[in-house]
Amino acid sequence: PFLENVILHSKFLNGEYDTTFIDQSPELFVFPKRKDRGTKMLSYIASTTVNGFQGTEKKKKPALHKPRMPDVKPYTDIPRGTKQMLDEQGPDAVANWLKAQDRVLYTDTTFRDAHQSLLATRIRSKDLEHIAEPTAKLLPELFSVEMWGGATFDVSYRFLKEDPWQRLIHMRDKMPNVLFQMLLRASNAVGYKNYPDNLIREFVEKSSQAGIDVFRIFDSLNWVEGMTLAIEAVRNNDKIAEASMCYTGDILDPSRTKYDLNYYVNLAKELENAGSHILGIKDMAGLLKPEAAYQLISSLKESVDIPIHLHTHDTSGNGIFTYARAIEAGVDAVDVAASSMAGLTSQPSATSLYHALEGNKRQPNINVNAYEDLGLYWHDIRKYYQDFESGMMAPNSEVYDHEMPGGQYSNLQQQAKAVGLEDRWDEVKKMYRRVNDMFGDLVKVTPSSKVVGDMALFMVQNNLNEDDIYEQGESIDFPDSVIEFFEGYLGQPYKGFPQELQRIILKGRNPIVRRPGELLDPVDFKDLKETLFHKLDRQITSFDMITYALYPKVFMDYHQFYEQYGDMSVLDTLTFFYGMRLGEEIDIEIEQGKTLIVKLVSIGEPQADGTRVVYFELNGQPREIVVKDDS
Ligand code: 3PY
Ligand code: ZN
Repeated sequence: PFLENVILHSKFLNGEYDTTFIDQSPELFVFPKRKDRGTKMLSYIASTTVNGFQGTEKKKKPALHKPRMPDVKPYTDIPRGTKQMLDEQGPDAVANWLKAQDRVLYTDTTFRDAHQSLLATRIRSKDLEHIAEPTAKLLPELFSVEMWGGATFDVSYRFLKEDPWQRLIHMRDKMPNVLFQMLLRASNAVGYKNYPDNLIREFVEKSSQAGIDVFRIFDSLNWVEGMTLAIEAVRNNDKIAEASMCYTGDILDPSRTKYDLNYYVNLAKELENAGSHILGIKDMAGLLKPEAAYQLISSLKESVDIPIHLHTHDTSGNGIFTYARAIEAGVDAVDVAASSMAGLTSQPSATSLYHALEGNKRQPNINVNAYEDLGLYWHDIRKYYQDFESGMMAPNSEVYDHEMPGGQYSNLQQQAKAVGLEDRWDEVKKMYRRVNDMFGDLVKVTPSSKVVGDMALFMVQNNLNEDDIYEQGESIDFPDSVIEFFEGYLGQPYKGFPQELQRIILKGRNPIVRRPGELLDPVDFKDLKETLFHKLDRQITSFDMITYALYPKVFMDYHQFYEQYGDMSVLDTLTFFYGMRLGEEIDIEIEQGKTLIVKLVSIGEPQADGTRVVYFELNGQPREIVVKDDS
């Protein structure tokens, strides 16, 4: 807001506040030290211009036009949608309504899984928020928009240097009509390990207050015991619990007996009994073949009463066919993405599926032309993130072999690149499958997929094969994630751990067999608040506390970045990633009604101490910034 600080805020003056308001308005506590935002901003631009974006190779700034926007009238009303149904009638009513629909419903994943799976989760809040209101106006018939959770949370802090809570609050503001959905890794929240029970409860409560309506909850080992606490927490907040089973293996293959049709039907009944409003099927790698989808959904429709929501990835190119068969068998909702952000490791295309269902009585009720128009925006925005593309250009049926989740593919590839294994990526994929088999054929989804990925990278990097692990394992320092997994800190895999390997990896230590959350000390939020207050020297919100409790180092690094440079979420994306071109002039709206005009005039030669002077004009005044040249 234009008037910041608590005492000047219009809501405060009008008496319209409660603690939620305080939590959701961290700007109330920003009393900017006037050292000053302009200088900090120029320091970031200078450093990125000279050295490139943190952790990536320095590249030339691409010349791209502004993204095309669909034609929507600015001051018209936003049509009502499923969000109003939930707020007025509650979660059971929404679930009953969903089940009663003849037509299949859509969840749009463009704002979360699509870019997690295609672009390593790098789309910034600014570019998401920009298209939120047009989406609300053009697609009010969506069941939900998946826009939070999964990897978006830590990537926001770690790479994009922005606050995901603010993303949620701003988007909620612009899209008040459609249910907001998040991916919650049950006891792992939005992290990679189990957290104490009270932290999970607090996370669910605060994300509900900030705007999440549907929680897709999964456990990375399909361990229901690890999911019940999260399901209860969602129910206690009057939100929709969509407990999900992760699909792995192949129910059509008689030699893959571990995860057969019976396994899934039993699991579905357990999730229904645990209080789920909707049953999610999370086919995170895209392994569910069309006929398998038909058999699975048909059996589930006979064995559970709650509606069924199917999620897949289109890696093999068979996604539309899988959905068509699932729809024939009666699935209630499916996950799709805007066309230009669909396909490959992402979700199948919303508009392609619509056309594929022409003449079918279950064709979704959606404005397909408007969806195509929204796709033009995403088409253009995607180019801004070209450096994060995975390089996959065509459907890839080898996924049926390596079974790597769509959301992991581009991330693991980046990780492989970072440790110098770019040229050995094929080996990494093959090793991924071998590690899966060594580990007893696991459900592979965050974080169990990370365990398998870490081990595969580790083995390729150190030129180890399976025999080496059994023969020399006693003297090998395994990756931490692998040790924690075998210790039981991600929960218990179906049919247990491979004993011999567990003994080798734990080097004689005993694993835990109980739910990790029962053994972890609860977070002392009062104490944590004081600690943070001293560290940060500012008022602490509930959001800060949760993030710090989830990942202290990531949060402190973010805070340090913020102190050094300020709020970089206001910068346009190309400048954020590439800095500026010589002679270029940009406008930066640092807050409503306050704009900085920045021109890059010249960059000095390197000096003896390894620094360069970067010459700018800031609102017409000359400014110099000294940066270290890391090249
Ligand atoms: C995540 O947990 O981030 C996933 O997308 C898993 O598929
Ligand atoms: Zn997914």
